[in-house]
Amino acid sequence: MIVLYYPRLTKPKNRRFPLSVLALAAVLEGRETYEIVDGNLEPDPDAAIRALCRNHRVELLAVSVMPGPQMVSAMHSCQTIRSEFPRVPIVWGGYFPSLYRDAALNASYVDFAVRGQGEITLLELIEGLRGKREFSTVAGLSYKSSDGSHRHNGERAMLGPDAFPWSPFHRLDVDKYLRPSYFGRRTAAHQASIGCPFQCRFCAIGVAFGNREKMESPARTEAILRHLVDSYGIDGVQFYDMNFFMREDHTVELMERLAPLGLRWWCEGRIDIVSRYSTATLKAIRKAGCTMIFYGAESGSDWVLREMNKGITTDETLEVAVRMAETGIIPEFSFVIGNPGDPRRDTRETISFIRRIKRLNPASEIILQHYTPVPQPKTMYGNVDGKVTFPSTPEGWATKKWFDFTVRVNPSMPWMKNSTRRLIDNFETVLACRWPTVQDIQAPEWSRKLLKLLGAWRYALRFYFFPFELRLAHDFIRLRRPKVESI
Ligand code: B12
Repeated sequence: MIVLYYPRLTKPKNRRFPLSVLALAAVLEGRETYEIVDGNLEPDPDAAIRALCRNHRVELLAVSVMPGPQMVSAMHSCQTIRSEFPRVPIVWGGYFPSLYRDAALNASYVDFAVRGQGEITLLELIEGLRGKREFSTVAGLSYKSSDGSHRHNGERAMLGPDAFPWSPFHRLDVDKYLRPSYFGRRTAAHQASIGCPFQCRFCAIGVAFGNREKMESPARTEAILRHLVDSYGIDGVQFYDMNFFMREDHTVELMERLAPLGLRWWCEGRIDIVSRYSTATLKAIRKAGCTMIFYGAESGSDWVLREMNKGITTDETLEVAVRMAETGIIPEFSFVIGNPGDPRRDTRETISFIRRIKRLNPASEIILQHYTPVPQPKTMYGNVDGKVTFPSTPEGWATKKWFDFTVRVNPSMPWMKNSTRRLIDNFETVLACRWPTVQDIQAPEWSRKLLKLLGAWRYALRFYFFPFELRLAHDFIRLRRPKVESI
């Protein structure tokens, strides 16, 4: 038996489909005996894995590991399972081992690390464990050789979603994943493409998946969602693609297919691509149920965007803000603030820019993140190579300093003065009160009004210093913060 394990990363009420293990389950279905253990659902996932190890011959514990809270859960579970069942091989896959392959393998309880797309690599690893293939022939695999050194095989060429079977949704208790959100009473998650062709110098996606994006055919996206509507009654979806919109003709066909499903949905889009779409296409996107689009706006300074290799301009961001207002889709602009060369200037210019966005389109949702670098094949954004030494073990990544770094909440970066860091956080607090997010569907109207009232004078006077009364009010009301929604 193969055990597919998705360690806990959210509060139970925020759980979503564990897409990575569903994708892996799709290629095991009908071929292998397997079980899915989801730490976001099981009250005691370690006990569930222990029971499987006791009652079956578990050939592999396959663990999906995103940096941050999920890495910490994975570390604890794997320590426990390794000490009780030392003969069960353990593989980690997902963004953590894709980015930090040696740190993953430095753990005594991790035998293999899978980088990038995992379906075929997993099947070939299983063959290797059964002695039917050499591990050295498995592309995308890292492992410990007999002398203890780490072997990193070549990269695996990525296949498009259509190359694989559908996710076996019936293997989950689907009802437990369809949570109420701003997008629907029963909101599902889907990823309709894989990879990203852009090479932004702060992002992890190219590092993990290379520089291509492969789209699912519109017919298949429609068929999967129709199945989820008909069999499970979904009425909303979050699309977790890196770029949901690429070629305009693809988008137009997909919108025609999605419209009859009557779903409300959220997705991630690129500012430059959407700014080039015709008004007719934007209307078709709205008509198909698109309610909110997440955009990486990243900075309010063009010199910063150039350094990031982002490929967008601030003018394009403003244009998208206006066009979204005209179309009736809420834009959710995310910023990565703190250019290492001049963090103060970047912060000040981005704050002014956000104020311009809010004037043009007050419905815009804003997410502010501190820049925390990801190791890159060339140089990291801000030329910070050599200024950051990443931890070399999962235990190192689990310390408070590096946990905060990963979730981008109050990270301590050597180029960032405390006063600038505080300015970002204070501005974020004032902004979140003056413009409370619409995405918290539980917050009563009075609490929104109260926050707006409290935040209004500070926002109007640009007085962001020490907004302790707003923090108190925010904590009391517990309004959701999209950035850290699910920790
Ligand atoms: C959905 C998502 C979330 C969801 C998780 C939803 C859930 N199911 O519970 C939420 C919102 C909770 C989330 C949170 C965070 N996320 Co997140 N998230 C994503 C997102 C958008 C999609 C991931 C996904 O489901 N993909 C679909 C599946 C099919 O793909 P996959 O996970 O890559 O899996 C494939 C391979 O990786 C591999 N694989 C994966 N696991 C395994 C296991 C084995 C054994 C094998 C063999 C292979 C394998 O095979 C799979 C199929 O090919 C990605 C960006 C992206 N589009 O990839 C960011 C992303 C993974 N998140 C990221 C981060 C940083 C976070 C946070 C830690 C920080 C933050 N502030 O965003 C928080 C954690 C805080 C918290 N607890 O909330 C980063 C990770 C890289 C990094 N910089 O460290 C990403 C890449 C975003 C980015 N551009 O920076 N996230």
